[in-house]
Amino acid sequence: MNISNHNEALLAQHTRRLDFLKSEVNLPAGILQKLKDFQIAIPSWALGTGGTRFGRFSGGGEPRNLEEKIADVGLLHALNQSSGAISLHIPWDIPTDPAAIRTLAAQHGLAFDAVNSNTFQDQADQAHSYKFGSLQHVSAATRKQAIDHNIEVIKHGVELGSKALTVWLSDGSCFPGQLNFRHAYERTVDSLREIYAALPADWSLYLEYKAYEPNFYSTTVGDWGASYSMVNKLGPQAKTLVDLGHHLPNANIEQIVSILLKEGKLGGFHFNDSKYGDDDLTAGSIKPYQLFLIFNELVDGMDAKGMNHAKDLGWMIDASHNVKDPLEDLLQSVEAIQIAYAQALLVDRAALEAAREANDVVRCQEILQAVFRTDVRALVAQARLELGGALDPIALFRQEKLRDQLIKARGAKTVATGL
Ligand code: RM4
Ligand code: MN
Ligand code: MN
Repeated sequence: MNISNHNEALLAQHTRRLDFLKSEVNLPAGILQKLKDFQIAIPSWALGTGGTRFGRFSGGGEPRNLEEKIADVGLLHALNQSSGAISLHIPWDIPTDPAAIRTLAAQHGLAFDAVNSNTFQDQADQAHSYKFGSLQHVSAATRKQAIDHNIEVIKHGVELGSKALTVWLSDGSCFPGQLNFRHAYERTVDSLREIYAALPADWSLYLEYKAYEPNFYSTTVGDWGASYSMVNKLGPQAKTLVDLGHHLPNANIEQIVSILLKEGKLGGFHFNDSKYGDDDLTAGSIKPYQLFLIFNELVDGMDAKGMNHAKDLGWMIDASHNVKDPLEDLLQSVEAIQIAYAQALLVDRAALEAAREANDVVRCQEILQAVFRTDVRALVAQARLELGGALDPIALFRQEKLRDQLIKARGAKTVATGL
């Protein structure tokens, strides 16, 4: 891949755009370094086409094993220098030789972000079914099996140098009367306590919530209130994970984020976008203003606590691709996240606070929207350039015919594990 030729051809145009931006806005000191430090983890389950419950249309060249998934994320990272981590899902991605997998990831400059457990599907060799739940299940044996699985996932993560476990449960009910809500909640907390007890001292447990699906009447960890109350019971290493697609329509996600962060209970993110439900679309593709407003709260809240933007929260994508090339889609997501982050860094917080104190509602809106309407793509590209990435990652992916190469190497009909 010839990144320098590609960059050279685009350099004059890029410099013009960056100079224009600099003439329009005051770039705060250190903004480029912050953008360079900010890395977004790629989900191992989103490197192939996901499909819907009606069908799956493979694009070809999908990774056939964990090694090829790491190679795909390595490719993304070579292009954008901003996706230097991978988040694995067990048992889809069990590393048979952890030392070799660690070395391979390191060769691509990748770290391992949170490992994810899976008790929303039955595996061929398991004794008890999760049809009626896992950590909430009425049968102690089923709960134990799910607890043991989570502890197993932690062990795999330790071998890879991961520092967090993400628990997402599909537990809930499909019909009124099916479930005793109180018992389901209590059983879930008790099960989580056992998982929490197996957590290494420097690990976090992220408890993800989701409003509905696959259960359609109730979800036991259905919203941030359920997750927040549970992680509070578990202890300081347990935090809430916010997946942007897991709310009821029109929820004010930025407010949820602000409060969780203030309370010290925001663990991390699954970025994606949606129109209706858990659509798992490209970040920023439907509601870019919402993404910006979320980052606005994140920067504000993290700065209030003196947190390190890059390191103190888990930044992950959770997506599923049906009509786009998964790798191109992920490049778009990473860029959208970086744009929202860069814009949030440009907000004049002193002016915003002053306008709030004066109840100057118009000025508050002007301050935020002026930043949101500023084209910061050249700034994000400059960060990539300084790190050795491509000025236009998607253009280079296409110029180099990288998908064709993957199809040639892996075949047109390969299917990646995952969703
Ligand atoms: C769920 C949830 C989890 C992810 C699975 C694959 O909807 O978002 O984070 O692990 O999908
Ligand atoms: Mn998720
Ligand atoms: Mn989801």
